[in-house]
Amino acid sequence: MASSTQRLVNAFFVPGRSAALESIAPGEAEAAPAPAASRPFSIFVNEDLSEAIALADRMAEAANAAPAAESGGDQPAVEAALAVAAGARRGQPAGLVDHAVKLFLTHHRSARNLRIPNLMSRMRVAPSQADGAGLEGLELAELGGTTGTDEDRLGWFREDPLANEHHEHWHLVYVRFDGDNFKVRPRHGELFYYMHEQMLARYDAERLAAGLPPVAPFEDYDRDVGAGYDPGGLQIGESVFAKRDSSLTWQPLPRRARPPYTPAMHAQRRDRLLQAATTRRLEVPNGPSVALEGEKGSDILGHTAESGGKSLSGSDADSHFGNHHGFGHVLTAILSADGVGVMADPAAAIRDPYFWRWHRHVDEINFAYQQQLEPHDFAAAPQVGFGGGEDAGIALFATGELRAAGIALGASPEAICEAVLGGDRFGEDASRGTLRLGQVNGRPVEISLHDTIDTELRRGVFQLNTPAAADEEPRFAYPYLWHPSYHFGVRLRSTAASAQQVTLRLFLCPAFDIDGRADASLDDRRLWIELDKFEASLEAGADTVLVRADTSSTVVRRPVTPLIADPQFVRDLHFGEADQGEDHPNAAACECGWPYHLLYPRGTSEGMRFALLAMVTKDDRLARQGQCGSMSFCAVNEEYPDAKPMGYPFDRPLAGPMGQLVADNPSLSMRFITIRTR
Ligand SMILES: [Cu+2]
Repeated sequence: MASSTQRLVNAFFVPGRSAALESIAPGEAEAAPAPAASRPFSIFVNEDLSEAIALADRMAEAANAAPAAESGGDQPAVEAALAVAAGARRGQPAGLVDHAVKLFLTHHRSARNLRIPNLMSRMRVAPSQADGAGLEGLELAELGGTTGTDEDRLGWFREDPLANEHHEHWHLVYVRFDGDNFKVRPRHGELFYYMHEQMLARYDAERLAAGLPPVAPFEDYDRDVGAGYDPGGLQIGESVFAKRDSSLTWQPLPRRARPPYTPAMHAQRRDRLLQAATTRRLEVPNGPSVALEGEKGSDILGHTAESGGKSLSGSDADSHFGNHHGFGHVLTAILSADGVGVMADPAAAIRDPYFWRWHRHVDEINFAYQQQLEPHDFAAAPQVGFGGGEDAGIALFATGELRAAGIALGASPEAICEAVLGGDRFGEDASRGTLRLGQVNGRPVEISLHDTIDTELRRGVFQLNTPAAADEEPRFAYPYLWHPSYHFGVRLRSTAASAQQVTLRLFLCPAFDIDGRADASLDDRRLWIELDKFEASLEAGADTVLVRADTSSTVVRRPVTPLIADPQFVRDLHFGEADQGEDHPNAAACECGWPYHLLYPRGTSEGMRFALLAMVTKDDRLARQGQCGSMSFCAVNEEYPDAKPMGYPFDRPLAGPMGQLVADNPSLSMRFITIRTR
């Protein structure tokens, strides 16, 4: 059961919420004008975001000043904050107040046990035309939006509610301005690029599988923005998103008390950023000037391109570097005849194919900068090698099989993997085949070594089954990608004379490009998808078998959200999951991370070849992972929990073809797997 405070929070976000507000702040709900009539709001406009932060700060002050509850709970503080928000609705855009409440819930300590209600319960979509047989009593949601073009082949990916929620949460956790209660986090600018780069790498892998070319950057501001987007009546909170027709070009952006902002002004800022990237110097005339070095260069470039509080030219749109990233969202969001498009809102923007084109362009600037840097050399890598034959020391297990064998033999996943991969078998090929582990009650206990990951696009019940309020969550029928759970077993042989603490990093990359050229994609560093990273202790000169559940991945939102449609998955979910550490006290931060069900790309029905790369590094000061959130994308600590540049080693040009690097460096190992979809 949700707490009464959580219910109050939930009520705040329900579309048509006047009655709920009446209980929070009597008199205010009635006095508020119809929000639909008020001006639009977008966090990509700095003045708008600043107003939302100021309101969130006023909420925080009210919470800080509230008397402590007799029980010691936070309810009076949260109620005081919500009353401020409810009162602020008079004359304010609904989106602004919603955003302030989300910021407050994400960052204020009194809200650490509360969560923003999941996106599906905050949104409405057009009623489905689909056959709802067997799904009575559910809200049926079609894919929210359409483009009417080939881009619809990836509708399932762009419309995925948890992918959208990931993007929304990231922008809440990583606020680009300081408030009194919210601070810009270390390495924010670098992560702004890296998190979006990883979304793009995944998008391009899905495009390849769907037979679509890699996403084309939107870089010529005089050209039309391409395929239109109809959000299908999508409403989030009280914002209803408008449709954009195809083949429209940017128009001057009207502003309050200022001349319109023109596409030509935006092109000027693009050129200045590109100039900075290629000359490795960010410079404001008669102002500050910094040489760009290493990943710190990406950090300041990212701050400046995203136009946050640490932008070198300040965050004003008319300043030297202006608001390049944000206004790319806004200039397209306003191309709708009757309202504002999804590009205005991080909770919905990734639904629009244009989002990906814009972000590829934003990323071109960082990419151009990174291309100037020296490649990493791996001379300082830990002294290790990988065991194995064709499997290159990386074995793939189906968690369900591992679990069944574990129950039959009374053994842990570690013990089973050690038996399969360690000892005398250390050098044996574990790429495929079936091994007999023993016999129980006259029946053989076997385990398969996999070279294929299976995925499936399902239509069915997609319910966010959060422990706090399972009985109160709405249930939706929605198309979604699914895969069974897998475990990775990695064989490492230490060649060092003393014990070492190392990091194992796993990556995935399509093994061919759109022209079908085998292995050409492996040399494109932007196509590599981060799968996981974790620490391990290696004894001097010893062989070690590492075991890792994919539900522990540092890129995914954790704890992994179970979907009730898959009881097998729920059973497998926590089998042998290597969790340590304390849960982070902030529930909102737990909701940040890439959705587990999208961890692997969809692949193709005939099977799509991917390279699986393992890399061993050291001196990373990797944080211990708790139960919650995503360490790679939504670091909850003050310091980002990995000392390496984000995306390492793919944050710089590669020193040679990938195949050669793997052959030359024992700390790298690569095998090929297939991803096949039903
Ligand atoms: Cu974003």
